[in-house]
Amino acid sequence: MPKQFSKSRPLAGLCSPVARRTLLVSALLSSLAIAQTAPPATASPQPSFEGQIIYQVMPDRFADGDPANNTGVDRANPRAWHGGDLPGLNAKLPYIQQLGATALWMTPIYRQQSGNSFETAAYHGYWPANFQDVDPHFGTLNDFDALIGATQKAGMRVVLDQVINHYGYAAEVVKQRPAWFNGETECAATTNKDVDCALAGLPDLKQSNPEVQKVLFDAADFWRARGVDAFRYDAIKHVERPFLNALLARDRAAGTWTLGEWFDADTGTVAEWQRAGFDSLFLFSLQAAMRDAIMSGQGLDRVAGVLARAGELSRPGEVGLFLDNHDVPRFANGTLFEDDGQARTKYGLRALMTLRGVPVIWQGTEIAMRGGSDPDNRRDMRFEADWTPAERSVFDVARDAIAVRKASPSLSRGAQKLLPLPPRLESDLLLFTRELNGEPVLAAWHNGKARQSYSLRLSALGLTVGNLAATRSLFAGQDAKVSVSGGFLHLSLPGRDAAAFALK
Ligand SMILES: [Ca+2]
Ligand SMILES: [Ca+2]
Repeated sequence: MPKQFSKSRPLAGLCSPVARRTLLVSALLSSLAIAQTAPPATASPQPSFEGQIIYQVMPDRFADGDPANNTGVDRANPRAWHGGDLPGLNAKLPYIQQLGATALWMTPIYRQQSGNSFETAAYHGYWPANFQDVDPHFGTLNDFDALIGATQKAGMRVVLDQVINHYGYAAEVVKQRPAWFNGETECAATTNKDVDCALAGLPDLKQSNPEVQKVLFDAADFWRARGVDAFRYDAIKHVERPFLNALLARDRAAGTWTLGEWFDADTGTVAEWQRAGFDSLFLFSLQAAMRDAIMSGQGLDRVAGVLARAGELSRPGEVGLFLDNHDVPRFANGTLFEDDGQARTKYGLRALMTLRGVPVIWQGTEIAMRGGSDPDNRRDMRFEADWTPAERSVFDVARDAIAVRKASPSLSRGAQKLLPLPPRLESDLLLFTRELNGEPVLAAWHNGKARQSYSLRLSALGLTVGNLAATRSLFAGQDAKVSVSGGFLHLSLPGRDAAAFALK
């Protein structure tokens, strides 16, 4: 069920989204009864997540609400189950809301293969054995329904991770249905190795097989019917394209928002897949540029280079923005020292909240958790009672930056315009405006080590604004100021931080 939870996202038309979604789903189901595979011909709405803040959770590593389901749990082993579950996540929804997130993305919660592979348990959820059941470690279908009910009551949306490329190594179906999978013969014969060969050796689904297609379509319908608003599709680089097109057509008809994971996607790849029917993809190229600039001290010019390509996107406001996730080293891990990692994470979180797109925060990034490659980047979440004062201060910055974004229609959903800078400043400074309803906000990222003042000619920036008395940043506790006079923009910026200013 769709949820209405942003006051800045008014109901459109006479028909409520809930009623409209119900009608569309009924229309979809009746059309499917006639033709299983044909996409419905009716015009469908484009679901949008613009203005949302997504919080990403890996349930096994988040909160343990039911010790009774902790079979095989060993918290000392980073490759074992750790006991987190859906009841635990449900109990922590107030925490996620306190941070300010409006949507929840869960990594997969399906029933997994029962044993280990490569001395690793299926705690992460990406080794499914049954796409229409909840793994007992996570709880039951009733627990899932209770969680969805609680998110709806809280006005939050839910993004569910969907695996469509493979089953788990040890899933029973692999032996039972060999025709469903690409084997070495198919891999040797294909010209498309990315799609038809096994990813990390995982049993690779042949989506062109009608039975496989039905399993995956049915899985989408199963979770959609339980009230999921959106799907995050795993590893789309490795999935047959005609199948993806059909899947997206069905999601679109049902009003389900779609977020694709194409590892390392740049703007061109995101643009291509938005044209093909995805609402969103993660913009990995921006994540890499932000990590290198903000955490590792390289120039901001590479960030500007990515932002300069935003015009290629048909729906720039839907793009997935992130500092880190469960597949890359933690953002704070880019520096050796804990305090430096915390300071730079504050900078990164503020910067993220100034950008056009849909910010996604991986659990623990709001307290600058550290960790290298998988599974070290999936350490157990720690909550308030276990935080240091420094971690608390990172959380406070995250919460404030999210609140500032949500309170500003321009930051949430405004157009984004990159301002040209003299080449000598491009490494240390990044300026862009966000604007909706004639209320421009200026974002200013400053990569210099120390406080610095800048005076820049408005005409050179391509900026038309009236005079402005000294104005402080929208972010709390930040000593950053802007003023406009005599045809110049004057900025006073602290070192290594991102600020946002209302220009009128
Ligand atoms: Ca548990
Ligand atoms: Ca594949």
